[in-house]
Amino acid sequence: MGKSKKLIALLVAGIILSGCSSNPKQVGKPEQTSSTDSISESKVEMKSYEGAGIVISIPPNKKQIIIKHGVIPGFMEAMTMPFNVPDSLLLEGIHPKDSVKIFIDYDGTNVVLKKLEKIH
Ligand SMILES: [Cu+2]
Repeated sequence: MGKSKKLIALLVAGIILSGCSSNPKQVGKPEQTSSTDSISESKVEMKSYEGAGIVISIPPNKKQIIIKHGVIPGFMEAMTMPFNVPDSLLLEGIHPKDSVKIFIDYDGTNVVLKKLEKIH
């Protein structure tokens, strides 16, 4: 009789444990699928935009350029903001106070400077 009580206790414990461990997995699944959905959505479209602005400053590491840009139709209001520079060659011959035409790519998350053209 003593052995069978222990077996029942083990079975009950096993059911409780498996019940507890399966619940967090079920809660976690919907979150995972929704995050992968948003990643695939952002990969779908890479949009290009053009604008014009004035160079405010170029940080010494040349990873960014701060530009005061005008309205970029369909994308942004006029503002002063930093742009990520993928290649410092883009900044060759560009100096603070220069008027520039800016060509950017936007993947839904990141704004990346594609080309800078000095306006004379
Ligand atoms: Cu902006």
